[in-house]
Amino acid sequence: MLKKEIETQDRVWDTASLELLEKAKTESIETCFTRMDTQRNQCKFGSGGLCCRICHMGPCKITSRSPRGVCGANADTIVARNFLREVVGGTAAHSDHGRHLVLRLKKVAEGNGNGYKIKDERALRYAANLYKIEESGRQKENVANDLADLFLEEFSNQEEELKTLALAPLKQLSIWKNNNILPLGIDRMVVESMHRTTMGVDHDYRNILLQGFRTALADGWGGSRIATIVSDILFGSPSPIRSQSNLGVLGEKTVNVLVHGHEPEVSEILAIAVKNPKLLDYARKSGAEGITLAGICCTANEILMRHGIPVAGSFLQQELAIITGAVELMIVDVQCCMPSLPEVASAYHTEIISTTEIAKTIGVTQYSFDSENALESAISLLKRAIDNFKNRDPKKVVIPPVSTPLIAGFSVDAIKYMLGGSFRASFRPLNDAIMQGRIKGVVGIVGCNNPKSKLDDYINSLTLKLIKQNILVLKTGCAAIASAKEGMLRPEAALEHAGKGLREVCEAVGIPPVLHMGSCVDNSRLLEAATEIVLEGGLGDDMSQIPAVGVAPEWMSEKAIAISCYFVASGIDVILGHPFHISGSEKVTQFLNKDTAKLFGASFHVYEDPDTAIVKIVELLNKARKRLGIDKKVERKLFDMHDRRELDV
Ligand code: XCC
Ligand code: SF4
Repeated sequence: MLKKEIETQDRVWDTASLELLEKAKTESIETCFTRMDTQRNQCKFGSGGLCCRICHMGPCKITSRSPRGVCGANADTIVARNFLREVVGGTAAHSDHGRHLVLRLKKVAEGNGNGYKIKDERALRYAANLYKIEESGRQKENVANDLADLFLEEFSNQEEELKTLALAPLKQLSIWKNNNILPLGIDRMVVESMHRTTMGVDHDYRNILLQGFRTALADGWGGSRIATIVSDILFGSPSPIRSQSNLGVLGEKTVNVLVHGHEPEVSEILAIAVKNPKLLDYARKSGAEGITLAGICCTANEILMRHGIPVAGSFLQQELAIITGAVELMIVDVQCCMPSLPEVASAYHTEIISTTEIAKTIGVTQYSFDSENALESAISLLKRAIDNFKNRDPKKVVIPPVSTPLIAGFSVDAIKYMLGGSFRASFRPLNDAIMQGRIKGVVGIVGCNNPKSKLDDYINSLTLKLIKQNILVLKTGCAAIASAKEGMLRPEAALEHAGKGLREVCEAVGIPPVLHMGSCVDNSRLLEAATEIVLEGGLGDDMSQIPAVGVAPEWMSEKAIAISCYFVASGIDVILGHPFHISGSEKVTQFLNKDTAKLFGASFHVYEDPDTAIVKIVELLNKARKRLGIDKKVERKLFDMHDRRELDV
């Protein structure tokens, strides 16, 4: 049966995307949106988690007539195993990204940094202290060397627990210990999980799922946290910075270069190279007015946070960016780069280049970025883009005039300084505002977009509801880009949309009501922020006690599964906009959505629309406030009024 065709305006939220989707239609260009249609009636066994192809007696699928696979595995085992393998995928992605950065730090420490250096010595010394590495009176290279060695051991440790876990509140550690999920070395966790899910090993769904949380902790409190720490050391800790977002950041008359993916190493150098006067000269001689460097997905977030390089778009806009017909070069690295890109690009003059050996796509030019001579490499990449400018076909160019201002760059350090001032940087004012009820709680909205639902709709609708109810919103990844495009990352958004209490706080501190904290690996910053709140005191002694909730409204990636698992294991309830592939097992569903509350003080909740999600979030925050005894009468009256006003509509 054919579904009726989805109207273009039901696929995307912002007008820039809408315009380009219409253009794609007229030019008969296939995108993920149209491919979603051809993939209609997606596999029910897959979505239930009930297909097992782990051994070659199978593939087996579980039905009421065949409740066990050939080996005897039942639905619970199969669903749990599939789930754990997804967590492994996400953990591996974040952690391998972290590993590359650590290896880079090691080279820099050894004096072979070439284009790379220790940009933020303060961040280095701060990290060294966290890990009890002697730093005072020592040269930064020596400190960096010790830190890099320690981090490398975090990947390779066989029997020792991750040292990075010690950055969590003490009580948190004991919760993990009591549940036997303290992770060992990151690589070991990934390998062990793959082992345990192979044919004939771990069959108790509870044991498998606990390993899922353990592996996810190795991501959030391991690989991702390390990636963030090392990025800050090498590229600088972000601090508030202005920029622009959406496809209108592309230039009509400039050479447009997009960086897309996740690893900041190449884009960092590009951000420097793009200012090279000789290159600008070369661009002008080639008929362009300059070079526009902009980003897609999390590479965008990385260089936005540190350099204010504009964000062209999020995950679902990667093809649309090319469809503008105005992109000379798109440089891709790892994760979230669609294999369709060369096909889309073939309709225009756009060249796509991969700078990573581990990420090749047929039709994409492989470019071996010479990190020994990083700056020269970056310059030659940009030259290539300039040379391609003459091939742009003006008849095919449509750049929607949509570009929204934003402020990003909210590392935990930056938030601390903004809140407490430079003399006494601290989270105290935030804790106080939460205790007084001016801020009801904190919600982290993370994750991707997914063509199963209208681009940015859930994220933006929910964000608005949250800030109206005096809930401070922290963001990363494509969820942050959604808010950027919607104008919610401007301080004025507090005045325009926030509830009274949150507005007062934002105005006093000078922050937007929605804080952009970085890329996907930077979800570790959310853990860091939650830790700061706990350590600051007054709001409980582990993360499950603070009024905080995580939401992944439009998620699609295995990485989002790993992230939400480490949130839950860290005591933070997670609302999912659509369920995991686990519906085939009631027991697995019950374990993840209910039993975890007893183990970690948090669980998963599925709410497919923002109207029901907001009710649940407010309920969770209010419960936490009540437990803490900060739901004082006066304030409650005030909030109930707000709640009702919001919920009635
Ligand atoms: Fe990818 Fe990080 Fe998801 Fe966006 S949000 S689609 S993972 S780019 Ni992390
Ligand atoms: Fe089938 Fe068991 Fe093999 Fe899975 S492991 S494919 S359920 S026989």
